[in-house]
Amino acid sequence: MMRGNAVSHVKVRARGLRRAALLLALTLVGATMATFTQPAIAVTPPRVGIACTTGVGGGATTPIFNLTTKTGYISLPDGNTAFMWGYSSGFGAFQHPGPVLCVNAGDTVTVILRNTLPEAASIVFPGQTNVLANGTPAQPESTGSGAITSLTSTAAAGGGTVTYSFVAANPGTFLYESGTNPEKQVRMGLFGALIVRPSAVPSGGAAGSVASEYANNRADSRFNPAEEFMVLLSEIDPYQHQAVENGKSFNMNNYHPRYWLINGRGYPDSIADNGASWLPAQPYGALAQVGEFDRTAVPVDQPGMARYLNVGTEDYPFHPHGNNGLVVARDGGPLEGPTGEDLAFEKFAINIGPGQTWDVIFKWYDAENYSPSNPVPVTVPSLADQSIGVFYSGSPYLGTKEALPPGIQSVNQCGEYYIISHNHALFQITSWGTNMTGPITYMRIDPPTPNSCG
Ligand SMILES: [Cu+2]
Repeated sequence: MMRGNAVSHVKVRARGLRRAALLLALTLVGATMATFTQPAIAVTPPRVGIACTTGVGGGATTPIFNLTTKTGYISLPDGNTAFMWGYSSGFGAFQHPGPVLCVNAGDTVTVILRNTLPEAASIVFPGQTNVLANGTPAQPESTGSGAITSLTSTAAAGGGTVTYSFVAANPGTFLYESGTNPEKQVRMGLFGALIVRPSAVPSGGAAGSVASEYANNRADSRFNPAEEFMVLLSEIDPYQHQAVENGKSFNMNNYHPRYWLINGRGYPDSIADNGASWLPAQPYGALAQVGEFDRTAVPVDQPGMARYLNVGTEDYPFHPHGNNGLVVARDGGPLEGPTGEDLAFEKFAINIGPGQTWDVIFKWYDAENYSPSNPVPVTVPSLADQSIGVFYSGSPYLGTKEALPPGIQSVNQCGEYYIISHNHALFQITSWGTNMTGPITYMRIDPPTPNSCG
């Protein structure tokens, strides 16, 4: 069973959040504020959550994706930029990370890779079997003397192409990434997420539900598709990227990441909308916006879902504050025993290993039903003793806004909560030493509808 967490705990953490938010507001660029005032450019809706790229051409069960390797730059929270390699969609502009490829289980997926880089490149699809390249089984490549040069068939440098195809047999969350010189090419940014949804409602699934509401082929993997999020975690060693940009070699013995990113962005950019105009090459936001889970709803309410992926070289212990999650799948496979028994388990910090994916169902509700008429059993400090961040509503109660002291500017809309979620390896939430940036985002909890959040 999943349980909500006592608001008192959340509130204690929220004070730290408020302090952090204030510090950030004071010390960082105005991006945090701009998040809420600057419109998103027209890319794939929705504003938050997973922005899928779906296949073009082909039939309903034979999607075709065109990916082009390109070079470009991304913005980092310390004001730096990094030279990157990436997969872009069709003839689209450079983007980081690559498009989120969304297909259904059983689809025959075709990915046509066109390579504009100065060296051969490729794509491997971990978790997929019987991958074909140009119609024959994808194979490692080697030099004449036998040394492996690529884990899979490549597209030649300077405009070569290769066509991969495979049947996406199992629903779940997967990475796709370069199989060629991966310690260089994956680190440079040749990676993305592949989401495979069930093709049908699982046996035992709820009447009236649809296949895309399930994480996998288990009836107990149901979630609310309006609350589905991607947490794609990665890292950058700026010296490696500088060397590649200048055509120089880089000694991997000196590899040392200095930046860590969530969906290709560092905080505070991470909480900006999908397609935020000031991040033209980094289209994917990481704000997890959910409604309070309604324990009495008829028909029953459904939880949210986070798809975690780690494409880096180290464990990333991701930590949504004040909230357990239910781990329902790992590496694209449901957690179940040999006879189908449920092996899902609750976890507080989600410790994703390199190359792993974790599917985690979560919900938030006020277990104690605190409100102004059922106040928290602690003395709320006077305003003079609080530090107040830009997201605070003025009240500890969800859906309640109260007056803030003169001089405090708040972007809180309707008494919603913001709870920090971050990589708990604290040395990884920096940007080359700029503290409290990197893989940090918020879970935003909106009060029950109707509310004034719009
Ligand atoms: Cu924490």
